[in-house]
Amino acid sequence: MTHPLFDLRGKVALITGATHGLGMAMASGLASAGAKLIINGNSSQEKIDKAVEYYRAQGFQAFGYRFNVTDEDQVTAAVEQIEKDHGAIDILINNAGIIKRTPLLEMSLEDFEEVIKIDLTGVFTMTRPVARKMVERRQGKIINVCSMMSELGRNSVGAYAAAKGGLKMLTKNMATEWAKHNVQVNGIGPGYFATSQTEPIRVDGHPFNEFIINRTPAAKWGDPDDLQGATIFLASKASDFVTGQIVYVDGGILATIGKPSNE
Ligand code: GCO
Ligand code: CA
Repeated sequence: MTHPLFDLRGKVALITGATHGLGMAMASGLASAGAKLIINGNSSQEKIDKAVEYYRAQGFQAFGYRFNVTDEDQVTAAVEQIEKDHGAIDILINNAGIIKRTPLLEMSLEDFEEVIKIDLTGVFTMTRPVARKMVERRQGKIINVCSMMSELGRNSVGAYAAAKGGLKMLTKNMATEWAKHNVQVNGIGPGYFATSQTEPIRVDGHPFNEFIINRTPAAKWGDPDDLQGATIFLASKASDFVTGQIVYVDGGILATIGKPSNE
C-alpha cells in the first residue's frame, strides 16, 4: 500500500516527450502511484498511440496528445483541451528535449538555436498556460528534467549544456515566483542512463561507455526506472515544502572529481 504522502490517485499528470526513454519511466512511476497519464509527443501520432498502448497494457490510465511544446498557440490549445477532457492538470513534467553532439566551433547557429528552443524555451512556453491554472487553483507540481550538463561541461554538447544550465535557473525562478501560490517547481537531474539518447555513446567498445562506468561512483549506467522514486516524491504531497531544488539521480557523479582508470 502506498504511504498517503506519496499517493497520486485522482491526480492528472502531463508528461511531455513521454513516448520513450526517461519520460516513459517517469510517467510509469507516477502511474504506479495512481496518477492518470497525459502523454505528449510531437514526432508522430503512431508513436504516441504505441506509447499509450504500452501504458494501458501495464494497467495504467493513459491518453495521448500530439503538439509541439515550442509553439505557444498549440500548447495553449492543448492545455485547454486536456483540462476539458480530464480535469485539472495537477502535475507537469517538462521532459521533451533533444541533444546535438557537435563541437561549438563546428556547430551552426541554426542547430544551436534549435537545441535552446526545444530544451529551454520550450519549457517556458509549455509551462505558462499550465502554471497560470495552477496558480489560480493554488495547487501544482512542476518537474523540469535537467541534466548532468546543468552543472558540468563536456566536449561536443555545448548547446545542450547551455540549455540545461539555463533550465536549472529557470526552475529556481519559477519556484521563486510561484511558491506563495502553493505551486512547487523542482528539477530532476538524471546522470547517465541507458536510453536511446545515449545509445550511440554507450555501445560496447565505445570509449565513452568505459569512461562513464569509471566516472560514476555506482560504476554503472542508470536504469530508467531508477528515476521513479524522485519523480513520485517531487510530484506528491511529500514534497509540499520543497521547491527550487534540483534532485540529481546520478549514482554519485556530481559528488566526485572522478578517479584514474586503474583504481
Ligand atoms: C551526453 C549525454 C548527456 C546525457 C544526460 C546527462 O552526450 O553527454 O547524452 O547529455 O544524455 O543529459 O545527464
Ligand atoms: Ca483531479
